[in-house]
Amino acid sequence: MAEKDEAASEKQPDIRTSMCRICASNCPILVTVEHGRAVKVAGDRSAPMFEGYTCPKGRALPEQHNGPARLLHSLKRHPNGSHAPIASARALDEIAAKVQTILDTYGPRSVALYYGTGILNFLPTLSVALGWMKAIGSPMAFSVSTIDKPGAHIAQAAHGYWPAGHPPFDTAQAWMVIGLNPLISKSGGFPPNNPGRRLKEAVESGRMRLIVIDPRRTETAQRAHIHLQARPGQDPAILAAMIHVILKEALHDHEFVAQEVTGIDALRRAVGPFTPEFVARQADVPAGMIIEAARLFAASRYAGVGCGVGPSFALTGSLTEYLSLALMTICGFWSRAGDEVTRPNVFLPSYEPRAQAMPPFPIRPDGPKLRVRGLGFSAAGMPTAALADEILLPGEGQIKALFCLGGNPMMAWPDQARTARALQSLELLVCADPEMSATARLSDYVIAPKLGLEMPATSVVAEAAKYLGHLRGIEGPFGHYAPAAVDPPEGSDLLADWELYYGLAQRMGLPISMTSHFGIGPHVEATEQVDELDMVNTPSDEDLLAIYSRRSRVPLDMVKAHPHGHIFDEARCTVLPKRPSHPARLDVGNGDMMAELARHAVVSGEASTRFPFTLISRRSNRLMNSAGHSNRLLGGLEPTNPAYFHSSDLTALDIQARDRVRLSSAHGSVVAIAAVDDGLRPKCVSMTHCFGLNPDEEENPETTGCNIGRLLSADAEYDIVTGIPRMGAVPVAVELARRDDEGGPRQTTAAL
Ligand SMILES: Nc1nc2c(c(=O)[nH]1)N[C@H]1C(S)=C(S)[C@@H](COP(=O)(O)OP(=O)(O)OC[C@H]3O[C@@H](n4cnc5c(=O)[nH]c(N)nc54)[C@H](O)[C@@H]3O)O[C@H]1N2
Ligand SMILES: Nc1nc2c(c(=O)[nH]1)N[C@H]1C(S)=C(S)[C@@H](COP(=O)(O)OP(=O)(O)OC[C@H]3O[C@@H](n4cnc5c(=O)[nH]c(N)nc54)[C@H](O)[C@@H]3O)O[C@H]1N2
Ligand code: SF4
Ligand SMILES: [Mo]
Repeated sequence: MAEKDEAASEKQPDIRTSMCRICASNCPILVTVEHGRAVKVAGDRSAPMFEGYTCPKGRALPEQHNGPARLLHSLKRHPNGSHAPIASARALDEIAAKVQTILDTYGPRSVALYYGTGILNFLPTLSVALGWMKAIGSPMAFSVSTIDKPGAHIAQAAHGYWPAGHPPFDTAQAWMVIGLNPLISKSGGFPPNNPGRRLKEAVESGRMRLIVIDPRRTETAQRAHIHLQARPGQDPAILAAMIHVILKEALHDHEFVAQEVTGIDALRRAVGPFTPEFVARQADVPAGMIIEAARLFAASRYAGVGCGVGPSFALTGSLTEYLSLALMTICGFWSRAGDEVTRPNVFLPSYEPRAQAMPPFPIRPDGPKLRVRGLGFSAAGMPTAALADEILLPGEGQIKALFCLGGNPMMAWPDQARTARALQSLELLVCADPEMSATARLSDYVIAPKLGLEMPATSVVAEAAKYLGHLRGIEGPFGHYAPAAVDPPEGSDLLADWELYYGLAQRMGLPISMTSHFGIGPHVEATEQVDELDMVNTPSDEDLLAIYSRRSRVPLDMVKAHPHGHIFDEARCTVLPKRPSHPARLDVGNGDMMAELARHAVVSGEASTRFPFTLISRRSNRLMNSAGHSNRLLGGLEPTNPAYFHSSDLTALDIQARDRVRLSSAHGSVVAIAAVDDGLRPKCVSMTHCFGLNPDEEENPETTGCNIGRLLSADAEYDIVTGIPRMGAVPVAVELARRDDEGGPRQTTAAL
């Protein structure tokens, strides 16, 4: 045995090219394989654009694939609540029969699909799952994006779209990020490829100035020239004040506005009350800094602005995203005829990038309606935050079966107790997850899927991110294909996620037509490609990828010739001129948005005496929402989600770091561990979501953390179009909690 190992170690290591799919960055990686298993992941330095960048999550992929927490067999729940292994084919037989009975009894609307961030692993899965939903006739497909930044889609619809896109990041003289921390999240309106390096280059060379609006001095804010450490929830007011200054000082792009824009007078009127002095009081930031930010932004030859979940969770997502688009538009920061297109398509179909507006489109297009809260399909999709109530409300159209694909409602949805009641009331809950997630633990069937390194992939996710909001997605004609790097573990019985839906369709005698699903809305190019899958000869993962890439701008085979990824110069293209007498314009004065802004002028920035603190979100570099907690190299090093406070607040409360604190909102309460972050605005509490356990399990603040979804109500305050409830800027009271928590917590003055 020892001899064998020695011989093996003398051999050249077996290193394979691949890509990480945990987040939408799609970093190219090198996987070292020993005895058929991934043992090491490192960034691929031969890949263009990324310089070998990876984050801890990518480097921990071997542990995700081989660690003890991974499910290697599907499971079925027994009446006593315990789960036991079941052969995947048998599980599919049973699920197909059960779904058929539910459909026959209650009709197609009774079966719903929820998909979360886990679909990033293999995008064709979503097309197959949606194809199955279409085949059974159910419109009840819900995406996690409506509890993320649904306002980005609403804003895009209200404003219209500029198909030519933006100039590149590396020509910007100013950049603004609002409630967004891209150095950790690699998200939202910032280059996703090695964001730290991109920012360092831009700032240290003196080319670019960074403006950050965030109540916390985040990793990103630490590099800012102007950090507006405003009260949470005040972003629309700050943007309105910046626009106020720009219009008053006539710093906008007069020619672009005259030719391409409508609504400027309505915008001018709406921002009238938002003087820097007024907003300075409301948001508690110096008026001079708002004026400086406005001038810096508008005086740039080009500047960009990206929004994160901060404003979205504060219920100002649509308006903040809309005003950020309006700001870009009045400054004319869009590509013009003759410019090179910054985000040309490689895997997406080719399109005509013209320097002309696509007009606004309906915020509430025709589509399915829910029975609760007057909500329904919007430009952002179906309102996930109302799904629990839709399951709980009896009567015609009630949901009886839920398929959960790459998501974890029990950790991620607002109002955990209600989510638990809803999921437990279902006749059938099926969850595909590589581990025994909080949702899997309540499921009738848990389908164990193949993981990323066991499947092929393309960088289409990083490309299609441009449809999630303006400025998103990778810049440049970069394309990357990776074959499966390893086989599934020996002795396992795993399905590719899409095989669940394909297998159900086969058993139910249904066809699957696969629509390449890159995003929703009329601005998304060529979603109309439909392919009928062969329902007799089961396709392979590679077959599906080939079908999915059938209309790609650069043929998949050409991309395959470059194992490290490649910049495809042949995909470069130039913005075409506007067609003569093209009538459409971008709208910066949408009536609904202006009315919402008017309401914002009277929103008080002051906290209440009952709930003197404001809870805001933060993300961990080691975790992707609820994923990674059972990974010894990730969650193993970060078992809990402390409640971060400014030290002056802890002193005033007579609370020490590491004490247990109880946070209470109008809706619920949790116990967390106190910690200090002096980069935080006083009276804010900053916590990471997706920690803790299910309501009937024993949470421990030190070892499991707590689920802050319990502090949120799904229906007390919500956006009437997208249904997203208040998930951030949550008013809370804070008190010391006794370690044994006996007889209730000791009250401190802050809670009185
Ligand atoms: N309080 C609070 N709530 C929040 C947020 C917040 O900041 N604060 N953030 C919100 C946001 S922005 C989001 S996006 C949501 C996240 O909501 P979800 O998407 O529902 O939650 P995730 O934890 O991202 O779920 C990913 C799940 O997919 C599994 N998974 C990983 N890879 C695969 C795979 O290849 N196949 C399958 N089948 N499963 C896989 C993981 O193990 C995990 O269980 O949470 C939202 N909720
Ligand atoms: N490492 C890692 N990366 C991730 C994820 C992860 O869990 N871990 N999750 C992924 C997902 S699903 C998403 S949606 C993205 C999210 O990516 P981001 O949008 O960058 O999310 P956060 O890091 O939570 O940053 C939100 C910021 O908003 C600030 N904030 C809170 N309230 C307000 C407010 O009212 N106004 C303003 N201006 N700021 C406010 C917070 O202090 C925080 O710094 O990240 C993705 N990438
Ligand atoms: S940034 Fe995203 S894609 Fe890159 S290694 Fe980390 S998790 Fe993977
Ligand atoms: Mo998200």
